[in-house]
Amino acid sequence: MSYPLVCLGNPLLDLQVDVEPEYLAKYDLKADDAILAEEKHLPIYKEVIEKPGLKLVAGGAAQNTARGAQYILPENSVVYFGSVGKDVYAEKLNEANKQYGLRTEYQVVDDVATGKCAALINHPHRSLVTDLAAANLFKADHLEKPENWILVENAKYFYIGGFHLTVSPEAIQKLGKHAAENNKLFALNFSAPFIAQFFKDPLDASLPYVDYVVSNESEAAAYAESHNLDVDQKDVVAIAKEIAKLPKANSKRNRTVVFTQGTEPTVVVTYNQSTQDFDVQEFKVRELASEKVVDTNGAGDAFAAGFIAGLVQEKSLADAIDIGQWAASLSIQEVGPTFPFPKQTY
Ligand code: 26A
Repeated sequence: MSYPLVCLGNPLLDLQVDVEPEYLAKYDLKADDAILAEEKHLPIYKEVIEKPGLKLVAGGAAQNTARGAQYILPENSVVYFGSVGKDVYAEKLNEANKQYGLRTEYQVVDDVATGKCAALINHPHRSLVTDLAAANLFKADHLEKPENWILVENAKYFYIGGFHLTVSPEAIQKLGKHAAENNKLFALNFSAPFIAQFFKDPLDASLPYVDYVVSNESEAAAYAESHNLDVDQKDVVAIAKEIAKLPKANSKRNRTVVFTQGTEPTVVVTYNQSTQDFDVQEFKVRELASEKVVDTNGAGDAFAAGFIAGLVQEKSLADAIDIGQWAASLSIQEVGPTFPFPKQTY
């Protein structure tokens, strides 16, 4: 069987609940952020279980993107890799992926729980606190198993959640190398500000393989800061240019950097290696009446899903961005990083 798109990330179950700002303050959490749980955050998981209105939804940023891309693409288009435990949480993730027709090839770890993310919503903000648990144990050799590597060899597009840089940079680089050597498309999401801040080295080691960066304005600013770029941290075009022109392993593809900025226009910068020119474009987002916005958790993942699905369909850059914005607008009308059923079509 050949699936055009392979995705890699941290499979998590989201424990999504509405909270007051005081609750975030109690745990030193920002209203809009995604972090790895420290010791002091662990009581959160017990507390949210007790909260009224708690929803358990399949999460994990790249897994959300993989589900979303499969939602848009024809059957049997997307495979997702990551690692889980042997528990009901993993069953829930498998069920959700099955509903979307996403092929899931988990590495299953004994005696460690499936990862979870407390998605603390203070509308329109969301603070994500993740206990990776089994998701932290993914190993590159899972990809190298013959039954999995054949899926990699048969794929033509790769999408990697930057969050996975905290887990297996080796797996990311293995896929990146394969993509570069075979002129296949390789996309990476920066995922969260803490990745550029605290996982700078593995990020920098992966970037030569990256043809498409898909990210947002706060991650752009974190990148500029951790790399001491001589630019205004709010100047996403300037930051995108710096990243677009970094060295590439595969010189047959130019690098394109896409930065979403919430309801502000999406900025897209491509560096043309032969002319050494930049192509800079901006795309307005789809307007959605504020009363239609239910929940923005997963909006960025949904955008990435539509965008990568557009690339898999060999659409123009402008069309791929529009599919991304359409997918994001669908997802923010649902609770959690999900899409509506019956299926809508673009
Ligand atoms: C390593 N960390 C912190 C994470 C995540 C994560 N996915 C992978 N690794 N922290 C939060 N998420 C996911 O982001 C989605 C929203 O964009 C959440 O599970 C949520 O579904």
